[in-house]
Amino acid sequence: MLNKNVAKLLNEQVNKELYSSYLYLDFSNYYRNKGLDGFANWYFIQAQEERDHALIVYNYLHENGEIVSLEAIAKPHVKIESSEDPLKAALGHEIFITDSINTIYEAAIKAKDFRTQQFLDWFVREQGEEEANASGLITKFELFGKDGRGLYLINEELKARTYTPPSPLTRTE
Ligand code: OFO
Repeated sequence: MLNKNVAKLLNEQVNKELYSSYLYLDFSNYYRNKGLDGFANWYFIQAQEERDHALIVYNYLHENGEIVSLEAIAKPHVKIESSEDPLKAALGHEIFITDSINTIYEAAIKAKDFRTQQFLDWFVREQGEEEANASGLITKFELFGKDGRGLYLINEELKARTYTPPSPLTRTE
């Protein structure tokens, strides 16, 4: 059994990760309609990864004898008016998720829950990478994405991203 507050926050995290998946699927949806298939691919894979993050937390709760409560997933909140909007919103959203992970970590420290702290270490690293990716994409777009040729090249680059399930989901032991 986990500390009550830690379990509650982890449960909420399942919903936040599923929401992240939904949000990024909406970004993919936008780019797909625009004909930017590389950007669409990037966020489609991002949506898959976010669903995986939800499953990692879901599994952890089950493995610790907790009852998981699946709540409603909100409609994506970002109003997209230009091709740059999803990129900026993604960075803001990742910062929000980092805060959320940090809050759970803090609660786990307070509860002397060392197992959850170890579990969350993967997410702490992952959030660092995700923030760096999101801000790198904004920089690239601002430097090269404003003319057709540059946008084409970024789109080609993003097309090459492939899906790999995150390590906590593929561990066999
Ligand atoms: Fe789940 O890592 Fe982004 O939000």
